Amino acid sequence: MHSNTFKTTALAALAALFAFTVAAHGAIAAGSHSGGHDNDKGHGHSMAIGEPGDPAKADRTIAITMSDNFFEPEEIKIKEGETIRFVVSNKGEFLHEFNIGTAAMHAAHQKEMAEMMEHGMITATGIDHKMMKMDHGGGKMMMEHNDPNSVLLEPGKQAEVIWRFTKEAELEFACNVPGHYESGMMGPIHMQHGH
Ligand SMILES: [Cu+2]
Repeated sequence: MHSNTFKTTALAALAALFAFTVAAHGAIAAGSHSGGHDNDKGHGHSMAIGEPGDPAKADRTIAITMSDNFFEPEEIKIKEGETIRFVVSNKGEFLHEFNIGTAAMHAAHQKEMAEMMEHGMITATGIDHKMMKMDHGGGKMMMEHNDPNSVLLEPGKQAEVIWRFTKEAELEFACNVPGHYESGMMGPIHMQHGH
């Protein structure tokens, strides 16, 4: 990593987002380095949130509607080991995110998104794709908010998240656009033992 070269807050946010992306892949322990108190820099402790799913192996589809500011349905029930194809639609007038993670991951991501908004990468209603695509680190920092466990959608947009819930964990789906989680845009993922 070249973290010492990232001086500005904006770049720190990008670096944190990158760390988050890698964490979502299970390659390193999760932990925002943007200065929060919720950092759990557990060395080698991988997040048990699951893994990107194979679309061809999806057990079923769950439609998720996002609006201002709530999800429909309000909770999700899945079985341990299931691969779910989430078809996510933003039917509201604001930017919304569907993100699968632990409460701590969402809290960390909210800080990152607040910084992204502060620096114009996102607005209340949209994404500045030019800002998001800025390359600040030799090709490694291409930021498009395309973590496999989440999708960020402008009004009217639809996208899929294919996720495999590998083992039981305390998970939530949430929108981390500033202010939305606090206003209730989150819900529990209830997981049943698969055996
Ligand atoms: Cu939202």
